[in-house]
Amino acid sequence: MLRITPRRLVDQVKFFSKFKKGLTKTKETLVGNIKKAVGLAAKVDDDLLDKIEQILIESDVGVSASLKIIENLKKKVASDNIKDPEEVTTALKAEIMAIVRSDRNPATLSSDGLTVWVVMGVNGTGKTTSVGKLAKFFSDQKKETMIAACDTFRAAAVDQLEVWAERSGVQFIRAKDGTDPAAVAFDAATSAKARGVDILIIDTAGRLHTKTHLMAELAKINKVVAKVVPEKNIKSKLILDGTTGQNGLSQVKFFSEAVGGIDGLIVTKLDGTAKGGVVIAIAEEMSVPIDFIGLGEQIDDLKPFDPESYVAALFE
Ligand SMILES: Nc1nc2c(ncn2[C@@H]2O[C@H](COP(=O)(O)OP(=O)(O)O)[C@@H](O)[C@H]2O)c(=O)[nH]1
Ligand SMILES: [Mg+2]
Repeated sequence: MLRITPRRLVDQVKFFSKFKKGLTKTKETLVGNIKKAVGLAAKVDDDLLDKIEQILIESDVGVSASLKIIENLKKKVASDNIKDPEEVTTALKAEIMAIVRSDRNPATLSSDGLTVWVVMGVNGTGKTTSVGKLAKFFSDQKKETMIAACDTFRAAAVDQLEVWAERSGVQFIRAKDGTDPAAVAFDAATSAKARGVDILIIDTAGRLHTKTHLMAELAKINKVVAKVVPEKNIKSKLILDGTTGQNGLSQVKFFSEAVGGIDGLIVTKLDGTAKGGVVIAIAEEMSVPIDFIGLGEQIDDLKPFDPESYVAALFE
């Protein structure tokens, strides 16, 4: 099921149960309502498929993905002569899988030296917590890990991150209040390189895309890090709050424009929302892949996005 690293069966079971538990609300709404509609349907007809389309759209799957799924379902119903409404659920699962499928290994680091992830997003999306969880993830993978707190607006954010760093035993670089975040990022990259670190994860302050100077600051962070690390090893990771569903998607465009491309997304708080269908919308509409998903507040609650586990968690 998993492509991340060879895991023992018990780890795989734990990994999947985290997906299952975290996605419960989405499962209940999205798949729960579809199963209800299928259960009530006497036959497979346009009424049933229209109802399913409506449920998909209402569950933040997005208009584009929903239309595609239904169009393909209609073809499948005709070509396979599907008469039993229950079989529609199986076909639907396959269509969703076709959209979210990916061969990407989100935890891949550069094979030639230091990789730097610059973590960005609007306020409160879960940047700092995700950085802390990522540090734990990579240190569990036996990677030499460093985190840098470049949120120089909020001293509390720096302290918060230090606690996470201590918990996972990774190296930590802190910004002094009011210092230039780019200067801190540069120091961190220089020190990470000197110490033979595999991955440096940089936490940044929350910012709205309308604040031009703050968006420019992100570009500056990337630029100074590039003085120390080859550009291809610097990855911009955008944190999206899963509870905002479709509404969060415009952030991808703005942040991407600011930094010249987002490498991957981290979608947080999927445990607290029924809007987890947004994962399907992202896979269909965005050219940026989902790397990790947040499924809770604990340190082990950020998981590499595994499409098969996602779909299985919703349907099983
Ligand atoms: N339930 C849940 N809460 C999360 C998740 N990720 C972050 N949070 C919470 O969201 C709030 C804001 O997180 P924080 O990392 O400080 O956001 P930042 O402002 O983007 O740095 C905190 O209360 C976190 O515990 C998640 O995956 N699930
Ligand atoms: Mg923060």
